[in-house]
Amino acid sequence: MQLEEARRIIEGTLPTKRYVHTLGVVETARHLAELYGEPIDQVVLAAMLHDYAKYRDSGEMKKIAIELGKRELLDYDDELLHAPIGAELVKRELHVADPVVLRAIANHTTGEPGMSRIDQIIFVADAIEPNRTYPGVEQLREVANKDLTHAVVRTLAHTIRYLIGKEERIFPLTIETYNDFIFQLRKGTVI
Ligand code: DGI
Ligand code: FE
Ligand code: FE
Repeated sequence: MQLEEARRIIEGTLPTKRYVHTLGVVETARHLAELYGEPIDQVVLAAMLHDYAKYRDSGEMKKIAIELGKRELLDYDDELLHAPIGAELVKRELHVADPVVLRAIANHTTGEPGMSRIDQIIFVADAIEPNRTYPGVEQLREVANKDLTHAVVRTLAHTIRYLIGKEERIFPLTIETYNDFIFQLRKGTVI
């Protein structure tokens, strides 16, 4: 699928605020892909489609989660569904078949241990796109321009702190990803 076709679908699917967020993720992801030498076409398509299922009925998405053998998702916040089930819906409804694009959509909320540089770009771009305004976002933007792996760790730390602040359950994959990326970060330094 071409970016322009995806853009039209997303414009017609998401409310204005979420569409504007999506365009911010696309431009931020494009910048990071250029900076880190990752394939632009796959990155911008994944960015454009990453929140495709954000406002889908959670009951419908839970059924698909069960079909896919992802029952563990049902024990956590419904917000988690839109990433992995969104990837499945993008495949089924928009006929996007590229596993690189689908994976980046699937893990954009929790991350995933060992996730690719493309996945990392979508994950970080989602957190730092220009419409994000939370405290610390400016510093995270600077880190993202210097060290993508470090930006992944910072983003996960921010999410985990936010969830602890709300006394929410933390999905194990989020913690597993945090541990994996801390390990990767340490490997790059002499301890
Ligand atoms: O879809 P966006 O708003 O652009 O961003 P996102 O896909 O990162 O989703 C953020 C939401 O997901 C936010 O409400 C917090 C929630 N979330 C992220 N990680 C976890 C989580 N919720 C739970 N329960 N556990 C997690 O590990
Ligand atoms: Fe999302
Ligand atoms: Fe998003």
